[in-house]
Amino acid sequence: MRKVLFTLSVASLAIMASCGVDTLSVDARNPAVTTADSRSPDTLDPAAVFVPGELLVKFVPGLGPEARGAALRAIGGTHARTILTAAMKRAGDGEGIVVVHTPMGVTEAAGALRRMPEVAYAEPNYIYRHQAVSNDTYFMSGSLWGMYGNASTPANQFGSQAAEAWAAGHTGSRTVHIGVIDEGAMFAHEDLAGQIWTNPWDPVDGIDNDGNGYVDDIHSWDFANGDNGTYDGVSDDHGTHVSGTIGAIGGNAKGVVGVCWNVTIISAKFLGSNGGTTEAAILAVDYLTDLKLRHGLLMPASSNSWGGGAFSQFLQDAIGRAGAADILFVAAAGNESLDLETTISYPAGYPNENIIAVAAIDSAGNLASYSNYGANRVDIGAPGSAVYSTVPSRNGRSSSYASYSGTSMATPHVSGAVALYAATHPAATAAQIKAAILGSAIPTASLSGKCVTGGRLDASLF
Ligand SMILES: [Ca+2]
Ligand SMILES: [Ca+2]
Ligand SMILES: [Ca+2]
Ligand SMILES: [Ca+2]
Repeated sequence: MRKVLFTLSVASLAIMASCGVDTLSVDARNPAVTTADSRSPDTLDPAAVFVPGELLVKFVPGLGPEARGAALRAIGGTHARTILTAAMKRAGDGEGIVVVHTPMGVTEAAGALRRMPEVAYAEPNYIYRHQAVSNDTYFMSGSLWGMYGNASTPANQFGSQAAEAWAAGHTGSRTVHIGVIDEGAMFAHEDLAGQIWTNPWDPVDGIDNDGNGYVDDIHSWDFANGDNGTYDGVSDDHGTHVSGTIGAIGGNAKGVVGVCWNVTIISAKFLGSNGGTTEAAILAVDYLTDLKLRHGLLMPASSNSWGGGAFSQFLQDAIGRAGAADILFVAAAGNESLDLETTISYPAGYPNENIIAVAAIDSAGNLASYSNYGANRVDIGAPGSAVYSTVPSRNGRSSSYASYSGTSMATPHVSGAVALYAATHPAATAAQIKAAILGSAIPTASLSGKCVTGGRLDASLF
């Protein structure tokens, strides 16, 4: 049931606890979220797999307050708050998700609710956790193998071949927006500055100028802590690292370079220093969906280097809303060395067509020992082991670089390739971009029979 970021730790730095219970800022005219509860995010037992005493519940449509109340009384439950995002409303759902508090055990209470005809679904509010860490150098030094191609200098046939696309003049476009659903990203990092989105429609003035339910979401929103500060220091290292793989600045003689040199990254932070919940993940997914539709952004994908745990109908529905808006959901296959044909990993394993599930390979083209795989449930392999990218320094204020490994690191290589493709094919649908990514995969022995394409990412012709 545990949800984790798919980064392998060298020094196992576990950072965890609950987050979805923070008070979210709400615009009274257009509430995305209402909340009647505010607990410290740091009070959870580090071993907890969900927020204690809390459930996410969807009643059958049109059920009146008395019938809802009767159902909740059966579990001693109270209505804590309602999650009703702009994306849900766009999708025709005017009722949203009810967050319920119960004195009963969460699993028991969810089971009891699910048996009631009044309840469409009921789930624990799962907690996402992650591990992180490690350190060193970059592209010219031979360290950035995931960007190399057969004909680049340095070369590595098992890299993403992105360097060959650059050589052809394809370095992306700032008009392409990629959502990074993760921790926050250090937007002042020397190799990311200017690549992280600034919201032109909602300046910081205490007013929700763009009416999306989030006041002054100037650099997107922190769904973990309920504020507009999406970078909170060194604990946002993982989000900074994956962002750098997608779009660290190229050609500036500094640090690393992303697959797509020119891109706009929207950092939808749902993992705080203490983890994140299903509730926060849904809000982050829906935020991006609404942003694309509200402003007509070119946003071909979100990048999702996290997962694990149980099936959530709520999360699947949010991914479905993203799909309906032509947003690919690029997802890490996970790090448990599992065959996902027999054990499903979420969110990579949801059946939604807009998901691209990514396995990790190392610089010798091997399927990484930790990487999950699946002939039908994983789509493609990409560089995931010993990947250098951007991170904050220990004090959280200076720019640094580090090597991480995991399907967490493979995923943003694919997300960056999506961005590169969308820059030259701005009218392409999500299905067309997915077909291009999968269709160009290079057959790879270690991936044969282990994923849909049996191959690895090749961005050389994007
Ligand atoms: Ca706003
Ligand atoms: Ca404002
Ligand atoms: Ca924050
Ligand atoms: Ca650079």
